[in-house]
Amino acid sequence: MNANLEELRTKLDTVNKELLRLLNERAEVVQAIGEIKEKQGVPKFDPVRERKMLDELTALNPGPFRDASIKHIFKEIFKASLNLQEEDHKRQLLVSRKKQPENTIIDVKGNLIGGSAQVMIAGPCSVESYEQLRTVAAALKEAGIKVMRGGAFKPRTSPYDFQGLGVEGLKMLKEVADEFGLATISEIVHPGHIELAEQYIDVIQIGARNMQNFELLKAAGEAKIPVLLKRGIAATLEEFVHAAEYIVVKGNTQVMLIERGIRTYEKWTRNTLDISAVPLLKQETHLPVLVDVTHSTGRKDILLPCAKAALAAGADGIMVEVHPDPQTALSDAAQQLDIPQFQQLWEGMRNSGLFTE
Ligand code: PRE
Ligand code: MN
Repeated sequence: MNANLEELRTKLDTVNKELLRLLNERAEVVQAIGEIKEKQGVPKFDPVRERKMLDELTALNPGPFRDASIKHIFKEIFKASLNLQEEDHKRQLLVSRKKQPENTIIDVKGNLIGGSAQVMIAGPCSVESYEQLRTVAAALKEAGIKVMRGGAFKPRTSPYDFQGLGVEGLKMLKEVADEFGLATISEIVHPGHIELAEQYIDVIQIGARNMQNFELLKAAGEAKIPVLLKRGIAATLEEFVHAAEYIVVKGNTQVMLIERGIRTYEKWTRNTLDISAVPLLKQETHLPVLVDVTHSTGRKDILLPCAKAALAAGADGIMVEVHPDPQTALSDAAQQLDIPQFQQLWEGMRNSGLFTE
């Protein structure tokens, strides 16, 4: 009896090995099909093909496995095959860490982003006046912060809201940044403004609402300066990564990602800060990953713990909005820090031991 069991098990071992070989032989064919699909740009998942194979296999099924079991087993094989094709696709993305294991480090006027040190980016939501910019720039300089943000083209929810100073705003940003020795980041919303941006600013921001504005992404891919790409308000990480790929594939490899909160049912914050995005994006891509604590929370009272969480999760930098007199700000008045609040946040971040300068 025992000898018989042993014998049967030995037989199964041989069958298992044969199945293993066949499964991997099948997987190689699946990968070859995946490559063709990738080139043709057709979807990997093909339910019609899967149904046809299941019908054929159940029609041929001699048993003793029931048709339902055969279907179940093959569906699992199809699922694993699809995963394989999708993994191969991800591996091929230029932004993928599988394609480039080492971090992309971006040089913004001598400030390295994505390396061993973190970056703090601060400044007003919108550029409003020279006086406003100079007050912020002086505070940043005093704090040792090197990169200033400021919006000139403002994509606002309402057309009646302040739309930004446009090119004038970019010029003001440059003038003040040069005066204080700062680098600048500002949002560009039109593909035709990319060249203009190169003249006045150091980093082009592509805003959350434009994350899938593909013509803008392509134009940013032709730019000679780095791009800070914000996650869309309802974008999955898969969509976010592919948006970055649009820029990189055009030749601009200097792309940084920034998590800025996603829309959920939660009302106590403006958006929900998706902390898991930080380690996931670091794992899946080689690009620097930053966190915008201001727009994700839309509040001023929880910025320090959120910034610390972002740094602990591996973020390469933090972005925050600062205004000399937030109450009179022409945009995002409720969430911008005044200068003393900003100094307090900055001190808290530096004392946390999580921020490496
Ligand atoms: C395969 C994989 C995924 C598709 O959903 C359908 C079939 C399979 O494993 O058989 C292969 C394949 O990509 C294809 O035949 O088009
Ligand atoms: Mn803002």
